[in-house]
Amino acid sequence: MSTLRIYGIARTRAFRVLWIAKELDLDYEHIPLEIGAAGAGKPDYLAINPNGRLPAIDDGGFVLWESLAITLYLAKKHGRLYPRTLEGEAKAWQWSLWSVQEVDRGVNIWSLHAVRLPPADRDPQRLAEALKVLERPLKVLDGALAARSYLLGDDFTVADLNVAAVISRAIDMDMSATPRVGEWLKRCLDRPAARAAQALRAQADAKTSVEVTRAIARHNRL
Ligand SMILES: N[C@@H](CCC(=O)N[C@@H](CS)C(=O)NCC(=O)O)C(=O)O
Repeated sequence: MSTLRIYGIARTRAFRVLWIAKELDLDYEHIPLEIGAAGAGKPDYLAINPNGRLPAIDDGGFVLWESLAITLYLAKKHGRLYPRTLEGEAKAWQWSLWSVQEVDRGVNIWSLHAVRLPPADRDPQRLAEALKVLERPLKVLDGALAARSYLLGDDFTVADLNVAAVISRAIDMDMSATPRVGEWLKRCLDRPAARAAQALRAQADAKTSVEVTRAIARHNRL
């Protein structure tokens, strides 16, 4: 019986946790909780994550929230995709924190106004603002990939998983100004585990009502 429970519908940042669970071939139970009062706002989930946000995990009684803390924890716990040196570990933290600070909100807003909202609801100004915010960090990422195939060297690690997961919805963005990011992102998202997680997300996206997507767009801020 699995002792790892992953909370959060795959459309949310739970996607990141599902991806690493599949990379690590973990036995897990997925609880596809929705955002809002009927899901992540309910008292029994707030007892797990008082922020009322998804995802969270319960790993045999150990509760953890913040998607990228969870991926780092699981990779380290299972000794795979995790850097072997202190410096490598620090770089994995660096890229993970960087991705939340510099690109997470911009990619979300871009994907809502470029892809996920019905065309009539898309706001070109918000799209342009998101692209502007992303311009510099994507150049930084492109520069980091100039001398290596993956963020920490020749091998795919949790650092790549975290950053690629955060920007995964930008797969259809024009990356001609940062071609190495485009190629690296495709390589990361082509991994069998990433494909499996993306399939779960696509199913969840397909089931998401326009009203929910509109509510998400209203709440997302740069
Ligand atoms: N930094 C958090 C962000 C979590 C987060 O905002 N999740 C969204 C779904 S992707 C959520 O639960 N939103 C609920 C709400 O806004 O009420 C993480 O990476 O886990």
